[in-house]
Amino acid sequence: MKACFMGLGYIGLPTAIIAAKHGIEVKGVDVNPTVVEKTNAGELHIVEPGLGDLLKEVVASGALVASTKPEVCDAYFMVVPTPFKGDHQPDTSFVEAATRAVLPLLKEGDLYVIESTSPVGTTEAMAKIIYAERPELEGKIYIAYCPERVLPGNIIYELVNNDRVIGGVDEASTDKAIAFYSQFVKGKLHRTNARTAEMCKLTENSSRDVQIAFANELSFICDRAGINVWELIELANKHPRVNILQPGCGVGGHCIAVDPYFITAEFPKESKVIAMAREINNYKADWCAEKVENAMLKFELENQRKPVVAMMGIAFKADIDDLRESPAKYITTKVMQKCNNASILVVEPNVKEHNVFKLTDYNEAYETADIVVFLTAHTPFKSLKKREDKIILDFCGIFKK
Ligand code: SAJ
Repeated sequence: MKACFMGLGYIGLPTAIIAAKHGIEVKGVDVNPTVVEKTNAGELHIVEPGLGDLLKEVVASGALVASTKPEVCDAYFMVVPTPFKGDHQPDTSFVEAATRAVLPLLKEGDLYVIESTSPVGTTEAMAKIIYAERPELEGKIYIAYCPERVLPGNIIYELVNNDRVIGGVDEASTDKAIAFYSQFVKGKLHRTNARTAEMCKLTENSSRDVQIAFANELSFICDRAGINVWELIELANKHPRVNILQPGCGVGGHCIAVDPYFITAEFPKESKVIAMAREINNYKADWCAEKVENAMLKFELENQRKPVVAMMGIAFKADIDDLRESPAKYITTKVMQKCNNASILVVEPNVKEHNVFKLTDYNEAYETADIVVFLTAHTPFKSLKKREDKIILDFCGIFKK
């Protein structure tokens, strides 16, 4: 069995490595030559605990070979980004480009799978493109959609142990895809059709977005009402059927803040709650920035000098080094622009150096600052002692009580 993974990013590379580790001959393809070079040298170009050693192993044994071009295999996996363009319209051009790249290589009996998060109907649309170019293959290849569910930081475990949803364009395609994934997935493989599988991925991330929006809305209400939102949520969650998530400084990353738009773009009339959740979570970051600016103005008026402000944690979520689409980074940039870069200390304990921000050690920043803004709930921050001589804006619940 020879499998080709189109896209060696945060999901494609780990999946290719795990497949190679389970006896599949893997061709990893990426348009970026640096990614290909690094992969073939056994060097990881993404950050993921434990994955580096596995990569070295599968490259050394020859089970994984990377290239900028696909070659003839038995199964092809599209694991490329699906960003949005313009007014939050999904952009499936990378999926289409990857599909067109493997199209000439397809032969009878092959499996073609899309893993990329995609708007409903994408798998069927790609099947159409394939059959328009290769009509002789109609009904002779297997086409399915199988989204990933892994959490960065825990990918190796979750790739193997999470349940997965697999939807073919017909029953035979679902069977074929299930047979492939059962070679390395220990979690249950749930069968459905391609459209349901596509919508399932969008639903999972939209559901989380909506739940976080509820928590963020509570944080606005509690701020006005003089109630500690963290205590409130903890108490409400003591109810056996209530499970509210945590408010934060916004929702970041490449999944939860993006995928709901794939639903709202296509079903604008029906997706009211999903659209509103996106608005609330986006607004939360601006609300936080305004709170910081107001606190700075108040300090200046009361003390006749500009405050020193510590912005604590600029990653998109706790305990990771990933700054992509980070609301904390957005807030920090906004505050810095407003105050002409003066006296702002930027803290990110998971990153050594940054080309835009000069980073300060978190203990030093906490000690020096007049105003301390907690943006991301990194574990080391939780060992800091709450100080009465500091103005603390805690947007992520470091000092919950
Ligand atoms: N966040 C909150 N409050 C919470 C939980 C999260 O404000 O209570 C924020 C985080 O700080 C972050 C954002 O939400 O800014 C997203 O973080 P996350 O941990 O919820 O999710 P991701 O983006 O790292 O990964 C998600 C996961 N999806 C779900 O949990 C439904 C993961 O399983 C998916 O594989 C991934 O998206 C993906 O690739 O789609």
